[in-house]
Amino acid sequence: MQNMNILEGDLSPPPGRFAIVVARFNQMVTEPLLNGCRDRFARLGVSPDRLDVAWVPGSFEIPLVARKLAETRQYSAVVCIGCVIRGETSHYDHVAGQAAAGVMQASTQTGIPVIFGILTTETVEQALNRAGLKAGNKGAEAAEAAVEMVNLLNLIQPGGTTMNTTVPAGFGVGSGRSQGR
Ligand code: INI
Repeated sequence: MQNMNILEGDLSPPPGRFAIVVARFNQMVTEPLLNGCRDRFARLGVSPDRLDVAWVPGSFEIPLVARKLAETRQYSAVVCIGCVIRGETSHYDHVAGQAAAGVMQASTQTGIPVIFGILTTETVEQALNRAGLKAGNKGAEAAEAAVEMVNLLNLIQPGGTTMNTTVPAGFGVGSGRSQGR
């Protein structure tokens, strides 16, 4: 059985600077998300002096600024933080849908990881729970996703991939065994 290479970004301290774009709309939610994001970056070896934070009016404005930041090539990754709460109107669908599509485009069109840390919830309570109360902090998870993506992309070099983890013979596809992950 031939060995198989697994490419997977880890959470080791990543190189470079990071940008965070954060929406002021629903600030009582986005501020704790931002704090969670900063704290997790610090735990993962990215000190505050390697972070730039850009505030925008609402989640709808996040993609443009995220893209502009990514295009500077000064950042290893850009993290987007916002909170869209469903209201009585269809505004939610427009804001949430365009924010998600715009973040994805900013990432795929620049080749820089642009992380979607924008909550989309039915209620304020759900949003607060995901901003550190009962259901973790999605800002912290976004910082982790950024670090993992930077480390993964650093394994993928032009002209060929670099081996990350070698799966021992017998654990590969078709072996009927898993790594227990
Ligand atoms: N912006 C948000 O970030 N979250 C929301 O829940 C929201 N709602 O519900 O309206 C919201 N609207 C503002 C929008 O993002 C823009 O800032 C605004 O439309 C100006 O372009």
